[in-house]
Amino acid sequence: MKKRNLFLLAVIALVLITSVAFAGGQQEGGAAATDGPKVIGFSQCDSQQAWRWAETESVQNEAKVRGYELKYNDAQAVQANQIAAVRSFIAQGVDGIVLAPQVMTGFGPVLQEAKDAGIPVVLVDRLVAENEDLYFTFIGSDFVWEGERMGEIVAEETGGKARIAELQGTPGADPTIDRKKGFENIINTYPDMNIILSQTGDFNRTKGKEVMEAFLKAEGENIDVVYCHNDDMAIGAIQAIKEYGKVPGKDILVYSIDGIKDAFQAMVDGDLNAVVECTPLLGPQAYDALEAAWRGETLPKWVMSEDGIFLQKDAASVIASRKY
Ligand code: GZL
Repeated sequence: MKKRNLFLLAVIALVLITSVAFAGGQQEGGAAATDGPKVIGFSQCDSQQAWRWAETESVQNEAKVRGYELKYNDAQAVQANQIAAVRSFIAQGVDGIVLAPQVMTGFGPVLQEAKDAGIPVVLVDRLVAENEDLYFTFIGSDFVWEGERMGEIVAEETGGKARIAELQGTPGADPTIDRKKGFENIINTYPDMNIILSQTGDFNRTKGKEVMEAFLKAEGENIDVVYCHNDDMAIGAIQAIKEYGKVPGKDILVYSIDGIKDAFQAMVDGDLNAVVECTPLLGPQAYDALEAAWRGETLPKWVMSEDGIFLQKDAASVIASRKY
């Protein structure tokens, strides 16, 4: 009988030791050591401009650094494609989803499906107008802040007197709504600062040029400033101003948001007057957030990016250090 008890004790001890060893071998984020790499679905809204390419690269490169398998989908600026991509990621049973939503509305049902499937969703660079419970966190800039800082710069550099043409971003997108709101928060306090023309250029360089051409045709002699919701549209507008026969940065002051390298070059060239940064380098933070979700932790519903302000006089000393 004694030998039998000793044998049983030895078996129990062996089971305990191996189970502790196995648990210690778990990958970060709670997956069992025997699981393969974490699989992440990344739904990108489009790939139409430099800022977006930089964001995509940040998410893709960091996945490689962390050993994740990344499933990437470019929705080509069609929200229905994004919803279908997220639905497909859910069906594939990914461990996490990174979503850069084209617009604020319409994502509720598919986010609910991800929640029901127990898959954390991290929003990057644009927010959705849905219940906060439907996403783990939003990682992105404060667009109202960006618009307000630009409004202050324009007021400062024009002495509070300007007829302004505005190139808006994608209709219904969080940055478009809030960059307009922030800019108006400031210029509406100046009686002689007025937006005389405002139209979407869809954050796109070509469309930005086309809309600026139309603005110049209509009011070319009455535009003092063009406020662009992103650098790509500003670069298109600069081309249009030159072809119209005016000097961008002097005859018509040009201001934009993002901080891509081409914008710094445009400031060095004297064509662009100031930039408020909006970093696209969100990959590391997106994965930090997913890893927190896998550990069962919570994060604030908004992890705000830190952005800088750059005047034309700063550009030459900064351009070499720009990462995107
Ligand atoms: C901002 C991002 C915007 C950029 C544009 O977070 O959503 O979309 O400012 C891009 O350049 O198209």
